[in-house]
Amino acid sequence: MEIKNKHLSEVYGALAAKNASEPEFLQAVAEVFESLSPVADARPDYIKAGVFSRIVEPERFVQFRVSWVDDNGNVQVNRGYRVQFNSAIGPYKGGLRFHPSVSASVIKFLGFEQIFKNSLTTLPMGGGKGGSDFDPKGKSEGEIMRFCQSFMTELFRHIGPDTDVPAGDIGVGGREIGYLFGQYKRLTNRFEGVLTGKAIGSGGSLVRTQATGYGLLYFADEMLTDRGLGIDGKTILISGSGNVAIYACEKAQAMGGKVVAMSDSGGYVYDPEGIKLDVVKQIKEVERLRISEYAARVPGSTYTAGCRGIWSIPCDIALPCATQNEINGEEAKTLVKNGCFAVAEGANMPSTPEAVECFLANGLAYAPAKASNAGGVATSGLEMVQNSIRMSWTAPEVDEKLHGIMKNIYAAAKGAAAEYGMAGNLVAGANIAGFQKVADAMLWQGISY
Ligand code: NDP
Ligand code: 2IT
Repeated sequence: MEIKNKHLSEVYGALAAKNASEPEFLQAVAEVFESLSPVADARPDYIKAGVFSRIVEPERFVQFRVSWVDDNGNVQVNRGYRVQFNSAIGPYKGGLRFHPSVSASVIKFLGFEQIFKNSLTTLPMGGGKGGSDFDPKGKSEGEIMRFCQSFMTELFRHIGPDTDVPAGDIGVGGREIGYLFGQYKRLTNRFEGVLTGKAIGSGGSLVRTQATGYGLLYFADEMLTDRGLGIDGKTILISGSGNVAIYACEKAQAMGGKVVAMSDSGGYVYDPEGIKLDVVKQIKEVERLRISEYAARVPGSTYTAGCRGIWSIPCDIALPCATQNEINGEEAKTLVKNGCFAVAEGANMPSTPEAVECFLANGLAYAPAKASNAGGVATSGLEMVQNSIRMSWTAPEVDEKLHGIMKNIYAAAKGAAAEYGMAGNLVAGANIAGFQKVADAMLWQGISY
């Protein structure tokens, strides 16, 4: 793969020289620029207005100290981030990730991708992302609460319901959003829709918890149906066992799929009879234990240490729902060799460029993250609407809207790919369809001197 357009290639070269220590960010930009080459060829007005060089530079990037006191009375210091990448089509919007691997590069790759994903939802949301290198594993409830409060004590001055609306991501779920929301309210004296993923009864939306996983399956179903295939009766691998993985599993099973494996960062479980999701929910959502516990509780299932081995299990459909670069070129080849014909991404950028190339070269039905995991942020957008009108919709109402949005995203990505001579390439289609609306808004709003 290469960036064919000369201008894009130059912009990328300058960006790579300036951000040499940010590999994930550069990976995300390279993929988008490869897709956008035909758009740059066709639109000299975008080049003249500097749209491409502006879109890769965040509007604002905040890095801050988060200090807190652990249960032993020791002072701990972590690093907090918020990137406000692009506000051309709406307030910055995107999750917060708490994980030791969080860096400026990770936050910028996620914030950059969020611009296009949010645009694809058709809701008015710009792109943002944030988080911390704080590791929630092994922390007590009190430590989690104090960390969240300290994090918000700085973040609150940068966000607001019409400015920037964070939500959850890895390591940030309903519990953390509650502590963050409580602290925002204390600091500002305002009860408002500044975060999404709130509890029902505190301004949250029904179906937000399920939305990313359900949306992923709605998208996959649309993509497979278009190829005369389906989910029913298929053998499925799902990596991860967090929020996205659990609700992807729930919807896959509801559609008749047989999920045979799930994982966490320690290893994976294989259950040839099909994963018992009630057991996974009990272990992960209630008791907050490791996935290895599943094998101890379900006879006939096995646990294997090392999470990457999950891709060696024969399957029809793979749903990576854990983290970035979790499928490399070799693992992609193994999936193809074992008969896998579809990959739909629940995680952000889970496939390396070599893996993506392998999927496309072998004609797999391949759903890129920006399109297929957009159901989470789309439902966050619906939560913002409900907060604005001070009403809440029923679960079937939200679910129906989510389903409609995912179908529209598939149609938009498919249409854009065909329009630019890359029929069937949903990576190119999603990047182009997401980009165009943002680029037009940037053009319309002018350049500030
Ligand atoms: P959770 O924290 O709920 O779950 C994350 C899961 O992935 C856990 O099972 C975790 O295992 C595993 N995992 C995390 N990091 C690694 C790693 N480095 N190697 C292997 N496994 C890992 O997060 P979510 O389910 O919310 O997020 C999963 C993915 O989906 C992320 O890429 C996120 O950006 C993306 N996403 C999330 C959305 C949402 O609404 N939540 C929306 C769109 C995308 P362990 O417990 O061992 O760390
Ligand atoms: O990656 C993502 O789209 C998310 N973590 C959800 C963001 C959101 O604002 O709901």
